[in-house]
Amino acid sequence: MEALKKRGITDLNLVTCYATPGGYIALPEQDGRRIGWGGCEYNEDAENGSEDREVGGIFFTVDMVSKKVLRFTDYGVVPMPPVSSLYDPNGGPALAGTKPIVVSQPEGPSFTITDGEVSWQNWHFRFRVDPRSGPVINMASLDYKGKRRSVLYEGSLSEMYVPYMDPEETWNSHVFLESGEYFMNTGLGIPKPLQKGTDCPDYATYFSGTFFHDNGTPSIRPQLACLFERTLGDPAWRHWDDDAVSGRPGRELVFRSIAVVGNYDYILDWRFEQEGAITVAVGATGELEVKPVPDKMASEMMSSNIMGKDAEGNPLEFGHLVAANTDGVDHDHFFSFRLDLDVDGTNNNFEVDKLVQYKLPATSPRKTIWAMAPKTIATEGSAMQNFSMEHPAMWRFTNPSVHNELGYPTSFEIMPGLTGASLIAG
Ligand SMILES: [Cu+2]
Repeated sequence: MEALKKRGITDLNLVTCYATPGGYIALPEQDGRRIGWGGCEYNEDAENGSEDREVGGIFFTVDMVSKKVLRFTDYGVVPMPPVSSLYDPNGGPALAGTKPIVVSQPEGPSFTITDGEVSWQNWHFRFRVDPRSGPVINMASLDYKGKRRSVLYEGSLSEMYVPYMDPEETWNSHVFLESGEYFMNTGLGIPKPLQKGTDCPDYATYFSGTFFHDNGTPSIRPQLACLFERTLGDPAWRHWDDDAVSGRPGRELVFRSIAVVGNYDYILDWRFEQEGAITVAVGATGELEVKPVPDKMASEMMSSNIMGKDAEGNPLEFGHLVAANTDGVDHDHFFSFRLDLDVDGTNNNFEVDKLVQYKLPATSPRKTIWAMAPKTIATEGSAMQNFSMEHPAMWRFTNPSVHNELGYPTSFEIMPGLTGASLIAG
């Protein structure tokens, strides 16, 4: 209350103080205890749509079991960012000149659902929506020459990790484990109902999910996932030959749900492709979580903690102003997925095909080419692989007991998407 008074805040009805679980980073105080890291928010005019604003400079830790504050630190008063505009969830009408786009499937979708199993093109799979981790795909298999061949026993999100990159304790304490820790058994779950036409196309098929309350009673949530086909106007395959194009238009099947964790809305997609790939896609939308800072303009920022210097005195940035006195702190979103592959059955190996340089003899006009060095991984410990631009590799799950027509063990490749390598160590 004293720290709030120093900041000119005396009406405690307008203040919310909270503690949230920080990720486990092996602090002594976390040993054997559930520790929450906290701060306060101030809202002068919630009734008229004003947003909560963080009370800057305050930090405390709470034992979440005994409900006791363990430590309170006031790092100093930070001016409250001005209320620049009210949050407008409506967003207003479409821009002038926006004409309708109509996508229709006059004969209905080309997938079928029988006893909970989805079939589309050569794909078959089952799904559910988990209240904690969102969409779960089961028993995905492919038809090939009249035979059903297993691909994936189960696939789902395992964990999300969101560490913020700020030098100050008030914000580098933001290291959220969002799938593990942001779950309350209220029966509502983290995936939230989808809006037709915004989250998925109008013509999509929507599914409810069955969650549970903490006393075990079921809770049915409507419209938690959607399934739809789409065409992006891209070819599935094409070739120009003999002065003409051969090809066919591509389409894909999308299974989607959206998990809402505080300010973030995570779009979680499982996309089934015609060539036999499954694409796992994640999108982050919603709002930024922002930090109040003393300097309101970029030109003044050298004096504030948005910027700093490295050991050689070169400027460093830890975030960017997104409004006056409002820092969008740099951060990562790590998404960890659990993929239990069953490629043509359960007898699977993990193989790493490294691309290596191969030196050609001096008589060759070329000096080097690259070649693929296949290696079957022997243990789970040595299966840990780092994505690297400098040392490219392909990761495959192979079945040594099933061979294709050319004698190779059948396999599915794990292909990393667009990402950066992590620079943090704890
Ligand atoms: Cu983010």
